[in-house]
Amino acid sequence: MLDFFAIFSKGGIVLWCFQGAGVTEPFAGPVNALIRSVILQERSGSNSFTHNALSLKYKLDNEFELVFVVGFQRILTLTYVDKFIDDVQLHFRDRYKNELEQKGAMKFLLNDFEFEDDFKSLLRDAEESGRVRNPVAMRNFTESQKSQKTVKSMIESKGESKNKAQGGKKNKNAKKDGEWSWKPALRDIFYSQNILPCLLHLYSKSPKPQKPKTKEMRVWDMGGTKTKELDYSDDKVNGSYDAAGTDTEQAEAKKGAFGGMFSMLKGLVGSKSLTRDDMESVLDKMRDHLIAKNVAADIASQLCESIAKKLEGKVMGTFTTVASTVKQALQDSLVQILQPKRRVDILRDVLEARAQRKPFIITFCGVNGVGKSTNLAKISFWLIENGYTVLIAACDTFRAGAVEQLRTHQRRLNSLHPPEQNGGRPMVQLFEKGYGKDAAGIAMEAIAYARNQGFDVVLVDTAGRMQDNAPLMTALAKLIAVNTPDLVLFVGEALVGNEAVDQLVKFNQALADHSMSDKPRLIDGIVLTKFDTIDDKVGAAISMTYITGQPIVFVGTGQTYNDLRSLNARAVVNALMKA
Ligand SMILES: Nc1nc2c(ncn2[C@@H]2O[C@H](COP(=O)(O)OP(=O)(O)OP(=O)(O)O)[C@@H](O)[C@H]2O)c(=O)[nH]1
Ligand SMILES: [Mg+2]
Repeated sequence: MLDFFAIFSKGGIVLWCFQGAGVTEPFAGPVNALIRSVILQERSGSNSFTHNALSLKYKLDNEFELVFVVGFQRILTLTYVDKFIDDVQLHFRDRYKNELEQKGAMKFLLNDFEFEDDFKSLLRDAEESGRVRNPVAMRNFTESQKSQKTVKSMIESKGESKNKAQGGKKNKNAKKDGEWSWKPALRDIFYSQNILPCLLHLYSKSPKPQKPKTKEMRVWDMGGTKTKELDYSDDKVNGSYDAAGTDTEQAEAKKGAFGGMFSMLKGLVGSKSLTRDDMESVLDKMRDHLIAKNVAADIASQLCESIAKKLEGKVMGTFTTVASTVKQALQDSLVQILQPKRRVDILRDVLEARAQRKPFIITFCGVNGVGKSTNLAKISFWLIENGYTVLIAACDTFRAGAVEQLRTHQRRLNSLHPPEQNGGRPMVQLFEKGYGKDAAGIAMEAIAYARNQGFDVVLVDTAGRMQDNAPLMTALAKLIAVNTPDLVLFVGEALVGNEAVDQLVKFNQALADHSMSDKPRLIDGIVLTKFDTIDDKVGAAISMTYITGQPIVFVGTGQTYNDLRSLNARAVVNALMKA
């Protein structure tokens, strides 16, 4: 039933693998997709991933730097997989403990991991337990107890109903006394899923066993040393997380002579493996810190969850603290998220399109007032500076003044690069059909016009629309589906917080819903505007790239034509990590 099972090191060496009978498809493709889109992208909060027709589940072993991945057909509901993957992990670790404890990557290359027999026996057990858990087939009516009753027995008389009520009460009491009358199959499911202990625990009268309280740590003062401006030159991260770490140790040290001293040393020479409890309080603070920096709350939680999964079980290096380990992991992950996964080189792409005698088409979309038209004008300026001719398609036929706004930009841009200096040809032209017309139709005409007139680039301005406005979202999706632009840029304000998630999810959803092809055309890149207004609250950059997986192509840093930048991932991460 399983398509494959692979055990590989985080460095990419496959230690052992299993391929299901009759499965011919190599599993490298789906596993690579998992690594690229989930593990490297800090999306390991949930442990499943789908790739084409396959469902993949995985588990990270951070102590030995291993990844366990199982793949099976998506249509199958294999209830045993989660437990199975845990079992395989534990068994593999136990069996090869000595080999895995050797230092360096050579341990993976030099050792033979003959795991076939153990794996098969574990798989047999798991499949067996899965069968036990299969739902019991429903009885038909003739088999049911109801069919045995006569109509008379079903009519209640007054006296009987009272008795019944009492009986009911009795039953309730009986339940309180702990007389459970579950169907055995159901009970088995609960037992096998470890649910029963929790349920019994809920119903028991004894006080809940308290989770050992983590030590109180200093509450970070985020506002204390806030810098006024984003510091792009400083590569050093301010030590707020380190400070928290030191404070943790100080708090622990205060607790008492022996325990304090011991835990302080343990914190300094941390050679134990990290547990979730160790990280809990640091992660909580990190989540709050990210949210304070304007990362959407959902994304902050997912990121912290992913970091926890990545670090759980990892043996900390000597002289490292939990806080600094978690901080370093978060910092690396943030840089990773912001690094472009895909090359977006507009100048090169325009050149390629020019060689094919067609214009390069970019569509701008986003909610109202985020800076679509202004940044479109800035991008026009940048393209003109690079020697390309631009046709602006005025497809915001809705907002009063939208066309005039673009006309003003066109005039100003042409006055900065007069036609006389460019062989008498205006570098930028406006294609407009006034208001109230169908935007998709105007874009189509503009593209045809650009092709005929030999323009290098068409920039399509669209009306701002709220992500919940279904008719307007459908119209945008139609414009994109019909005109198939080379680049769909989502313009979003850096000021946005939790809204970022909703906006991007719904824009992408609308594009997918109205796409005419199997591979829907979604947002290809992001223009992050008003970056000059946010001080160091740069979290929107993380939220937006995390949701779309697409790069931030431009950053708008002001209201003049020169205020356009590309994103410096490290600088943004530094700003994010600053206290
Ligand atoms: N500070 C700052 N302001 C910006 C930036 N980009 C745009 N703006 C301002 O944001 C306001 C709205 O800009 P527009 O370009 O009209 O926004 P829009 O998205 O086209 O608006 P609609 O077409 O109405 O949806 C204007 O006042 C711009 O000057 C930026 O990077 N920084
Ligand atoms: Mg506009």
